[in-house]
Amino acid sequence: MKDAAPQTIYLKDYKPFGWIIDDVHLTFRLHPTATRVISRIRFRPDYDVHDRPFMLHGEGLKHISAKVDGHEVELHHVNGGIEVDVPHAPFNWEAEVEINPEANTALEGLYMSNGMYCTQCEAEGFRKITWYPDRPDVMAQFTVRIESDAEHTPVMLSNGNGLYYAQDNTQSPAPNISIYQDPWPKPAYLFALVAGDLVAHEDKFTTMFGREVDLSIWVRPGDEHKCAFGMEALKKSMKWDEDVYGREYDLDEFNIVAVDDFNMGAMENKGLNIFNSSCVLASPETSTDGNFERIEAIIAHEYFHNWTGNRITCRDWFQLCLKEGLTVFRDAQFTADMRSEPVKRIDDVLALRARQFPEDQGPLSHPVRPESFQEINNFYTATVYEKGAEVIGMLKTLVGDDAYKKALDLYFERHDGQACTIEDWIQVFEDSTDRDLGQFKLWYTQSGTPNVTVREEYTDDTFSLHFKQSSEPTPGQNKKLPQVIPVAVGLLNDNGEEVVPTKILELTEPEQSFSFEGHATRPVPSILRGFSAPVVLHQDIDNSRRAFLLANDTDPFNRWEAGRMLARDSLLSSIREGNAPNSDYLVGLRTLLGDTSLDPAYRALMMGQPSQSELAGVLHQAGVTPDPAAIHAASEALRSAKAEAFADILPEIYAANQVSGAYSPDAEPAGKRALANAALGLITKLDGGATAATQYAKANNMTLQLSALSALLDAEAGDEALQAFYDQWRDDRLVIDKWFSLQVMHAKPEALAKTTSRLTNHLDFDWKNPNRFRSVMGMLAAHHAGFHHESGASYALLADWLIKLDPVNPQTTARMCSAFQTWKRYDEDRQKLAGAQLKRIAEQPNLSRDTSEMISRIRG
Ligand code: 0A1
Ligand code: ZN
Repeated sequence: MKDAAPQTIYLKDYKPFGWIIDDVHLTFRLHPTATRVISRIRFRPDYDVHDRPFMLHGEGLKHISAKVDGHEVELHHVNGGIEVDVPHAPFNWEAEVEINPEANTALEGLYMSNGMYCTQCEAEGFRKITWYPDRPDVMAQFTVRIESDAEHTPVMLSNGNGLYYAQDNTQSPAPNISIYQDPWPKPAYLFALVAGDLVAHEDKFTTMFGREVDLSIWVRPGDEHKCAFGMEALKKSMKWDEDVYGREYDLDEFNIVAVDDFNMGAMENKGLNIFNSSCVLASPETSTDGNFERIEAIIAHEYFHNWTGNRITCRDWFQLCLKEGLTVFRDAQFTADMRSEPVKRIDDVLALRARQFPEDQGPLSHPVRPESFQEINNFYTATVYEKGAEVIGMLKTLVGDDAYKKALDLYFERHDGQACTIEDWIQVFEDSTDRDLGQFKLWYTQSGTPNVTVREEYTDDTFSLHFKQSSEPTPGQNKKLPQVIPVAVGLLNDNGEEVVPTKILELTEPEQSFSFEGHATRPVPSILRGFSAPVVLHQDIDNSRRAFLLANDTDPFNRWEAGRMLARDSLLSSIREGNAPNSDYLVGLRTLLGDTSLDPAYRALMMGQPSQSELAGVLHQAGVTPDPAAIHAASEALRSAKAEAFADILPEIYAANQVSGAYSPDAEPAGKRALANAALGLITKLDGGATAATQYAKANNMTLQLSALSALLDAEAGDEALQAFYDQWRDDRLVIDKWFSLQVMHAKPEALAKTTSRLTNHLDFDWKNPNRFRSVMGMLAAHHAGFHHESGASYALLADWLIKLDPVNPQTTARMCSAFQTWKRYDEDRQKLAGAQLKRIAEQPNLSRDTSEMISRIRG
């Protein structure tokens, strides 16, 4: 049970626990409905902290016994746990509790997924397993013994190194036993246990200093053929972290487990990473190129946490970005190295604008390091993760690559084994570079997306850039201070040659100017290259200048950005003035698409256009109320205009980018498929789906099959293929998720609620499974024109389902509430409709702490 009256927790109130743990021994007697957990913990007072009552967290535990130095003690129940009278001297704690994994539908703590036991302890799930100081600054060595009947749980795993493996135990009918010891002190949130009927895909890795590590990916029988790619990704990650950061793996084994029911993507538990099966299982027949790339990145992310998160962890949950921002930054570097740097950068900026900007520009805006929360699970956000990574990118840009490396070496050396703060992190950079980073720290404490406006001036051979920065007020922060903004700038001449290579201008003042002397002709600036800071750039430039940059910019990011801005301005002028698509855009894009010297993946990105919700956000920021129907119409019209304008070259692009031979998810063939499929989308507008039908019939991998099906649905010629797809894949959960998603994505705006509602009646709509719920409801929320349809039917449908899911799985419900975060952008009628649904949710009796916090922040 969560507390009835939600409490707000503040960073400023941080206090240490008051005791130190030497070691923890846990015994689990597994049972689906009555698991016994016995804990033996050695505590000693932290003599620097004298005044703390001895408090242990605990939630929903059936208490069996608790002893201090062998004597049964009385528990005083307090908010979130118990207090116990203990001696102010070292003592032994021994407790036994009973928990019910089968009834645990929230998927926090110990729960069951398809007959398999598994855990999720971040952020505060360990308190649902036993009494414990469930806070990241309490680090201890764990020894774990797992017992069960061998019948259903032949494999039983925990963190660290196995001392005794259940699967080696042949002495039936003795109880099945595994024993694991983790030599590295860790906070409870990194604890993990898995038990079930699992099979392993195994391999080995020899580390830089010669340690041999046994690697296993554990899956349900039948999924063995989907592990090979993940294993390769793991080995590449291990090698990369040695080569680039000098970080060696530190245990004899590394286990990954795939589970079907999981709230998030994956979890970095020490030596035993647990993955949502959608983020690790892959095969060419069932996974798209996008899935492969994402899986590679998530495996790397979780692996990289072993140093940035596990060896060095967070003092408290306000410091979450310390591990997440850094680890996202590291996984982005990895993907850029494995694949294409510009393509990765563009993908990341697209994601930032799609997910973080709306968060930072709406009622959920919060600093990268928040200052208060009610439910920490609500702060695993795009701001903490993605903006947190951008902040590290800026730091690296400002200090330079060598200094960044020096600072990271110092960070690992100084803080290994500690639970740290953002202050520790900044200090490392200050100490290794002699820079004062006081103002830079505002990136961690000040919320909102800064606006940067630039004006150009050219007189007497001198070219000047005049910058202004400002930030809108955000919840709880009315006054904003100027931040340190690294703006990467290069200058081109009229022929498109670079006359000033990329230079970092450091904005620190509200207004600041920079001059470039000795330019006999007026140069063309390329500003914010590589998206050097997470800001909104306001630049008063015309279409012909953008077209020039689209054709000539030597910075691949800004070249793409020029095309993107042309597309955006074209769309905005159709939405606002009913204008036809902009010819500069169509002509510039055409030239670029025909340039076969450019990476196909890059050209595929060029073919994209701003999403409908991005356009709504831009309009809103400009003070215009977005009309979802008009945005939808303009977006479709631009796609049709592209199809017509490129009709002659599309078949050639499509044909030239077919990939022959065995499927490979590598960047090069995947890039070709991306370009061919982008072309297919437009071709379908011209041929009514004939090419797509042929591709569907011949497709021998999921990338081709799904893009063909998607095109067919666009052309309203997909009914037969949709049925065939279902019949082919009905036994593969992950593919059926795609089948659900696709139908929601392709519904007409006015039919969205009805289509979605029909899908929720499908026998396979297993709504308690987070992946399935998201595949339908997440897509409903992502369908801009349909979700915001004037009828309000989608608002009501989503609210119905959030109300239904909340008592079962608060975390997934709360995350999905963010669908409503933009509700105040829209017109009065829509605000009334959405507002009524928010009110209805808020008024539900016994709403979870997670959902209640989200809804009250969104309502404002
Ligand atoms: N730390 C994980 C993500 C994660 C966060 C919270 C969870 O439950 C509340 C589960 C997983 C990561 O960054 O990969
Ligand atoms: Zn992470």
